[in-house]
Amino acid sequence: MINCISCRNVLTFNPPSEINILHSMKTKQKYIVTSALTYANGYTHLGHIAGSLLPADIYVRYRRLNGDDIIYVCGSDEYGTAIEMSAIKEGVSPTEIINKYHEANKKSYADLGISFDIYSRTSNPSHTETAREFFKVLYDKGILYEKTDQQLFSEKENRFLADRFIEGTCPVCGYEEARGDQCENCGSSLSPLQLINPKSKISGDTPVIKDSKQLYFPLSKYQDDLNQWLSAKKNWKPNVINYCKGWFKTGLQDRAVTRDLDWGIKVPIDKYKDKVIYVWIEAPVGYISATKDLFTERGEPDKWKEYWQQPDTKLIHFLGKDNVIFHAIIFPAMLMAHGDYVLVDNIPANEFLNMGGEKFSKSKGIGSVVKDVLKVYEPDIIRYAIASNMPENKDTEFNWEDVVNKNNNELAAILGNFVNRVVVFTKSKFDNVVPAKHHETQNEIFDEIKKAADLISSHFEKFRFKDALTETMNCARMANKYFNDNEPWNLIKNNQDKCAGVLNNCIQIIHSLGILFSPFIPFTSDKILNVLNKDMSVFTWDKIGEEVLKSGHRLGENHILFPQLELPKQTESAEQNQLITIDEFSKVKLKTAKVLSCEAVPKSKKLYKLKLKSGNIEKQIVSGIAEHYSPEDLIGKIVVIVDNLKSAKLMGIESQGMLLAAKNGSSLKIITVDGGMTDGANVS
Ligand code: B3M
Ligand code: ZN
Repeated sequence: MINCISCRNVLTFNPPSEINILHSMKTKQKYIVTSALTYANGYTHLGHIAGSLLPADIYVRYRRLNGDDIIYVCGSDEYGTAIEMSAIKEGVSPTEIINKYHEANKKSYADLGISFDIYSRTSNPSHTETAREFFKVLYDKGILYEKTDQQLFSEKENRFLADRFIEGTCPVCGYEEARGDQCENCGSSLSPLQLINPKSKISGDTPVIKDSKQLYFPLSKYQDDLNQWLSAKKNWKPNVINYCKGWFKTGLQDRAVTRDLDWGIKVPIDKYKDKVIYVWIEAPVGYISATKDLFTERGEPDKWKEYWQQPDTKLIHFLGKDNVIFHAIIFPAMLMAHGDYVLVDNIPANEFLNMGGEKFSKSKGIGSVVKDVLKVYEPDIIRYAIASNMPENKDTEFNWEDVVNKNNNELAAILGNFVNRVVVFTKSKFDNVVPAKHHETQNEIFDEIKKAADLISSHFEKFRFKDALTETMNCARMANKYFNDNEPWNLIKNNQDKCAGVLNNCIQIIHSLGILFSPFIPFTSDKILNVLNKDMSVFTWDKIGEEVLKSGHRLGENHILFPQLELPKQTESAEQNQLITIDEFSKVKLKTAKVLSCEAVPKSKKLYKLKLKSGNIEKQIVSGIAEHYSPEDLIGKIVVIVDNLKSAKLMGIESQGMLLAAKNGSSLKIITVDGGMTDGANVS
């Protein structure tokens, strides 16, 4: 064990000799910020943005304004069955898939203003080398062990069905489309053999069980160390800590770290050279490889060590809740086992951004891909709408009306309005030049803005981006109030010098607002700088509430920052495309039914099992309405059901139809029929 000779803290890893272990005395705090690597198997969507990209970008931009030594690394995740699956579906090679989506997603992120220092890719040779080296260290240290286990094998396809090649019913929640590695519905991490009724996702084939040798990582042995390490993390989000505690409670299981697949990084050990490294083992190492790529590009190929092999570096992983187990448990355990790298300092994981009650998901095809969204909306409007509705502590619901309202009622009406009225006034009354200061103007506004900036900083430090944004918008409200209270339109008539002083202050405030808003809406801040005819030289956090524009400075051209928006026509035409014919509608048989009984489904917060009578037929329906009704509210009601829906199993219980309900955000009401209508009636 090595202690820092300065602060006496135990260093949790073995620093290589070239690293000075006298840490934190002279060097600036270093940060590595990561966003979860995006699988390059589809276009990135708003769920990714809300989960891991936007919060990281906001945080990094804030830190850069403070002059912190920070690098922001990300890239495409290009191996694993997710990629191969898409290649099979699109009928092309995995290489074609990753090339197509890597470039497309890289562009989407740039268009949205995500300011990575590097957006790398795991198919780079540098990553192959780093991942193999990492794996080999674990093997050579005797940490990995061989185990013969049973794998699912498709005789029809002549291949092992690992991870996403297999689908079946989740043994934990009963979801029927659980994948071989994880259930998207309940987040449980699974192995293919745990699935009930497993089927090949490629051919639908029912697999057989075959023995196969794999290398395992002894995760169970790390449980105590991980628990101890995590217990010291006092500033982590409670939801992240609680996930981890939950896994500790069930007991960590050892993990297979190899796979019998073709597409992947070959295991660097002769005996296993036909196998590949499991994607979730090599992908996080991609953060290290990307940092290497970054400094190689910058002509300082060894500098990555000053971040990854410096014990004081704060490594911060931004990601969605479904990735927590890999970043809070598995990757740290691997890093502990390896010993040469810094462990994560914080994981401010987000919950999910939903649309129409469902998680945005590439594999389910729900949601809006960034490249299409950006054809309709300016990037800052999307950034603002998502940041103000960020799923920080619970899932949140996204809708387009909200985006339009946020633009019109907040960005345009508050921030845009202030900038516009000040600049228009300056142009018409002061020849577009910053007017002279005046001794009589009240300057408390600058102290208030500085105080607000401190509060905003403390929100950023705690990863509370929604609160930071609310306070930032409050500064713009404060600015409008200052303008209104001083009534420059009256002052100009009877005290022109004081009016000049007020406008001078307002122009300084615009500059401050430009800085304050820049982590959230950087394109707008650039426009503000253009309107002010200023460059970035004094665009730093410590200049908030300072007077940086000299009187006599000529302003630039005014532009309306946020034109008013209407809900886009595109949505209407999309609706047009979804019109159905009367014949199509008549395929759905709707009937009235009487609720005979209703009981909660064990282990489910959402589901009720209902028995219903529709004419002389009795049906059982499982419905997700438990959070909205108690069973007594429902018994005896005449409701509307879809009578000819194929039956399905929910949590292992058969459901023979569907109840109709109206849903808006979190409010839900089932459709009932009033006025003595009998059960069994046709509804059309
Ligand atoms: N690509 C999972 C995902 O896109 C995965 C993250 C890897 S981070 C090392 O959700
Ligand atoms: Zn599940």
